[in-house]
Amino acid sequence: MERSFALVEAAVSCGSPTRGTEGAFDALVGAGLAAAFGDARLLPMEKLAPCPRWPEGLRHLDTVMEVCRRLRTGVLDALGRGEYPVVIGGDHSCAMGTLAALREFYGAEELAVVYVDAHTDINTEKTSESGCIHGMDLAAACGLCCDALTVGRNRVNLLGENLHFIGARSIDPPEYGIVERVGAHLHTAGAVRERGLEAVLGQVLPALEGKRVHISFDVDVLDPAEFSATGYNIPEGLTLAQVERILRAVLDTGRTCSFECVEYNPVLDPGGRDLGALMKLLRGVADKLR
Ligand SMILES: [Mn+2]
Repeated sequence: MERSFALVEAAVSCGSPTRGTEGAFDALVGAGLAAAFGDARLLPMEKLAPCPRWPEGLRHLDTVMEVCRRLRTGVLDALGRGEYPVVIGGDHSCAMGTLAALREFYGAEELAVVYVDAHTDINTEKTSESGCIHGMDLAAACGLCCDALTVGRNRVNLLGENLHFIGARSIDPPEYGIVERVGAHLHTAGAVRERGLEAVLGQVLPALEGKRVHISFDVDVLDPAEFSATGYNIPEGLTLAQVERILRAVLDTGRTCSFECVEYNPVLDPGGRDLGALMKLLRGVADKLR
């Protein structure tokens, strides 16, 4: 049976310091993303104005959580219909909503995440210096944050041992301790350079056996020389070819249950160079899955 897809919008940018990522869904759909995924069903989201409230130093908390709650509902709806969810952010805070839905549908034991990102996004509200929730989504999913950052039914949506980072290179000092404490697997951009991508994949892929795998792809993992339309341009990133290889290898396990792409900011891409590069990557994902 041919797979059907749902393109789910996560219209949030106020989990990050930069506005504009809430336009990514419209830009990608405008460039033909729904057709690439076999005429995918579209689940657009209202673009909410960022609330002024910053309780406990959590920037724009209410808006971020409202988006995550709506996203959880959308992803659960897709899963319930037997569709494969493709979530388009938005900033990475939306991962809290996606992971809440996946955990409710599949169970935390079953769920593994391959997190392809320049960051580890595992600060708690106590360790974060910026208060930006897009740096806390994994800590929240692992149940390490305050109740205000809980989405859906469960406090713990992801077990740290099932979390695999690839390409990180901007990690806050407290995050190293948290990554170790939860038992997550950290393969930095430096490790990819030193040991080679195939060696890294050789460690990640066997660990996905028997799991339902969610790929969370933050475009800031890419080197700014090839892709810069995102809030943070961090040098010494992965190449487009390397990211393509990672996505292909993980998709080839046949174990993925959902895909998420975040932090593309069309406002920073007036010429559309990066939109073209991203569409090429996402078409590759679609071709693998279809
Ligand atoms: Mn991220």
